[in-house]
Amino acid sequence: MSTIESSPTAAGAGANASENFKATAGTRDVADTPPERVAAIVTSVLKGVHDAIAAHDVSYPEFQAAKAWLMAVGEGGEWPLFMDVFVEHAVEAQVATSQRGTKGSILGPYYLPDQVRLSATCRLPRRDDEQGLPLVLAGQVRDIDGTPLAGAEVDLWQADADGYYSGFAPHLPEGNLRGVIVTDDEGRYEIDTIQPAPYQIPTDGPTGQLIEAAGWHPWRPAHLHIQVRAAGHRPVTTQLYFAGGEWLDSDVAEATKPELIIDPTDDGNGNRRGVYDFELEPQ
Ligand code: MBD
Ligand code: FE
Repeated sequence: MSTIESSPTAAGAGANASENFKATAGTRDVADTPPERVAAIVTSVLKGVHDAIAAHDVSYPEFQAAKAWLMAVGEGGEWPLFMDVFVEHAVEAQVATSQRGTKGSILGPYYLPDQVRLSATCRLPRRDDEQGLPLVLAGQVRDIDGTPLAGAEVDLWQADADGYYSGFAPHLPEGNLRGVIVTDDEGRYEIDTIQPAPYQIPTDGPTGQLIEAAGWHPWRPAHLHIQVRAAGHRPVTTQLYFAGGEWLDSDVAEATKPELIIDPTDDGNGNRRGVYDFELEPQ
């Protein structure tokens, strides 16, 4: 475990995710939704709330507790965390209905754009004393017709062996365990990194308090976040998981898919190698 902090703090991770979301607002599409559609969606959401109130005979004290909690989520900067853990998977499932090639998964709250560009065979930026089992991830990026995609970008970000993400945990150097790997002439890549730890939703903020109050667990299985981009192709945002990993069958963010589980081989000296090929559809 890290000597600086032994558990993720909401104040760091959650609030920083909010700041980052605002800072990167210009990098994402935001819908300009027509009134009829706003009305249809919001009516449906509110009906779900109203139905739950009736079904569970919700009291005034419970209604006031809900308001206080909603205010705390905002004040703690945890809306990105809450939305990505409990809602994003449903949006991703809708996108997935029209996406061919590699299966997608949720982006989550910890993506940072514009990380260091690395050549196809590389080591992800890490501290001199980075902990964690060595892990190599290698593979090829191809079009869905099988054509290798040279110069494709494999944008990788991951937690460290304590479950922390750089940019969202004050003790980590900027850009740690993040990078944009550019595939070679044959569309191949080979990345030297370390095995990430499972991720625990910070337990000291409103999202963690809700999880605790509901008797759920706050864990995501260990994962690598990857966004693959290539000219003329539809980008895919996804995650890779590890066979046999804890929480694989009960991800709090419901973002695992069987097609995204890798089973790295071990050479006997603790060096593990996972292989994953990405397939992008033409745009
Ligand atoms: C994560 O690391 C993550 O991937 C998601 C989706 C939510 C919270 C933390
Ligand atoms: Fe993550």
